[in-house]
Amino acid sequence: MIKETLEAIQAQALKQISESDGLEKLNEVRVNFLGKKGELTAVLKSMKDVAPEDRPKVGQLVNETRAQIEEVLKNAQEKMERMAREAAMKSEVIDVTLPAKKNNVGHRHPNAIALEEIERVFIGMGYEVVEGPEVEYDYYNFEALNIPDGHPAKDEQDTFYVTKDILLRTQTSGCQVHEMEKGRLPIRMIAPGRVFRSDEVDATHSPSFHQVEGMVVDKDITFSDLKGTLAQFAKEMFGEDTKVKFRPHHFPFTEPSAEMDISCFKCGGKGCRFCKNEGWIEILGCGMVHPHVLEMSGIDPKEYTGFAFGVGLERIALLKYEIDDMRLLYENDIRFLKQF
Ligand code: 2U9
Repeated sequence: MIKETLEAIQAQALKQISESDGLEKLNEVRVNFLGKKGELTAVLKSMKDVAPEDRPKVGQLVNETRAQIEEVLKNAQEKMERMAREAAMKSEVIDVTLPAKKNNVGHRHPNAIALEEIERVFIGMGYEVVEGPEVEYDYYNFEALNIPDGHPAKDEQDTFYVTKDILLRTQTSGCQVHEMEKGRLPIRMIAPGRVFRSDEVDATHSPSFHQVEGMVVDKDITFSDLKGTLAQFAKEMFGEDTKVKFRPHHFPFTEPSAEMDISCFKCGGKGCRFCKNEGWIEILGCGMVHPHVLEMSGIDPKEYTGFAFGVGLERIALLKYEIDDMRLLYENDIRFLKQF
C-alpha cells in the first residue's frame, strides 16, 4: 500500500520535474515533495501506522524514493543552468574585432616640450640644470647684475615688489649669482624658470613667462666659446642647416653683449611671411659676463672669464610649434593642448 503511494509520489514528482520550465518551478517541486511539509515527509510521518517489523523496509523505500527524486531534480537543475549559461553567452557575444574606445591621454605643454629640448642640448654639452627662488632679494635680481638703484634698466622692467628689498624675479639671473657665490669653479649651468614683469597681456607679452638663462665661467673663456656653443644650440634646436648671426647689443651684466639671430628655418634665409621677409629670426641675448659682475660675486675677473645668455622659453615654443599668440600657452584649452 505504501509502496504504491511512494511510486505514485515518485511518478508525480518526475512528471512535474519534466514539465518545469525554470529553476523557480524546480524549487517548488523540491519543496512540495522533499520539504518539511512535503509529500515524502508526510509518508515518513505516517510510519507510526506501519507494523514495527515492516518499518525498516518502508524506511528504506522512502529513502530510495527521496534519493531518486533528488537525483532527477539535480540533473534537471544542472541542465537548466547550463542552458541559461549558453543562452547568455550567445546573447552577450563580444566582437573582438571592434575598434577599442579611444583613451584620453594627457599631452605635454609646448613650454615643457621646448624646455626639455633645450635641457637635452645643454646637458649634452656638460651643463648642470640649476633652479632658484621665484621670490628673490632685490640684490640678486638687480644689484649683483650691475643694475644699481636708479639704473634705467631697473626702471624699464616693471617689477612686482613684495617689500622694498624683496621682489618677484624679473629674470632667472639670480640663480647664476647664487652659483658663483658658492665659489665652486668652473661653472657650466642653465637656469630655467618662471619670471614676472608687470606687463599687459597681448600676443607677445604676459606678466608671467619663462626664461632659460645660461652661464659658463672658467679660465680662458672667450667670445669664440660663446659663438660655438650657441651656434651648436641653434643647430640642435632648429636643424643642422641653421646659421647664426650676432648683432651688437647692450646689457648691464655682459660686456660685450649681443643678440643672436638664426636663419629662418621656414625659408632657409630667403625671406618669407614667417620671418617677415628678413630671412633672420631673433632668438636670444648673450655676452661675456661683465668683470664687475664676476667681482661682486667673489670671482677674480683677471683669472676667470665667462659668457652668459638668456632666451625666452615661450618665444622658442611659439617659433618651434608655429603658434601665433602667446595667450594660447596660458589658457590651457584642451583643444589647443591636445595638438602637442
Ligand atoms: C649673470 C651674468 C650674466 C644673462 C643674459 C640675456 C643676455 C638676455 C633676455 C632674453 C629674452 C631675457 O627672456 S628675455 O626677455 N635675456 O638677453 N640674459 S645675457 O646674463 C647673465 C646672467 C647672470 C650673473
